[in-house]
Amino acid sequence: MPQISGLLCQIITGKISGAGTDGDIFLGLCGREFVIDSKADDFERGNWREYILGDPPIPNGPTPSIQVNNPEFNDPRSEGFPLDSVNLDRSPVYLRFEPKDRDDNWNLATAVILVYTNSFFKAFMPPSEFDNLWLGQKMGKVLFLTKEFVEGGDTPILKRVRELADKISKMPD
Ligand SMILES: [Ca+2]
Ligand SMILES: [Ca+2]
Repeated sequence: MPQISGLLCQIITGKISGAGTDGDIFLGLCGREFVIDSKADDFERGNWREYILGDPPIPNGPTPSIQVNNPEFNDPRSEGFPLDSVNLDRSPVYLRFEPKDRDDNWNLATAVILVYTNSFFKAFMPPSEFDNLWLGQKMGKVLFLTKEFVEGGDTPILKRVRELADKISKMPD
């Protein structure tokens, strides 16, 4: 089966009061974790961003995509553990929140992970009944992305998640 060449990880933080965090967010996929972080102040209230890991061929022209910090350690093509798409279904795909302290909570509005094997392979997101979830020391720190898309290619999925992101960011405070 083809090697995973890149990941696109879109994360939208909720617009609810107190939704933002300076804690850490990890992506679990294909048997390991990655750190989702950039040079910007990430995961602030109402904030959405598309994080690039490895080398996904991103369609649709200009995007708010941003390379993750420490890309050499957060690359699905890493020499020490190149990820094979055959193993993708053998472990859950999830986001894990590590709060800054015991009182730090994060409200996640939605997330989608697009997996590329040079071309689009599969996307993962929360199930359709998901609207938002508080994560933290008092309520749990992990959200499993249990809904999978393979059909239709990445362009319709990206279009849909970007429209959703736009809608969330324009919601009144
Ligand atoms: Ca932050
Ligand atoms: Ca950051």
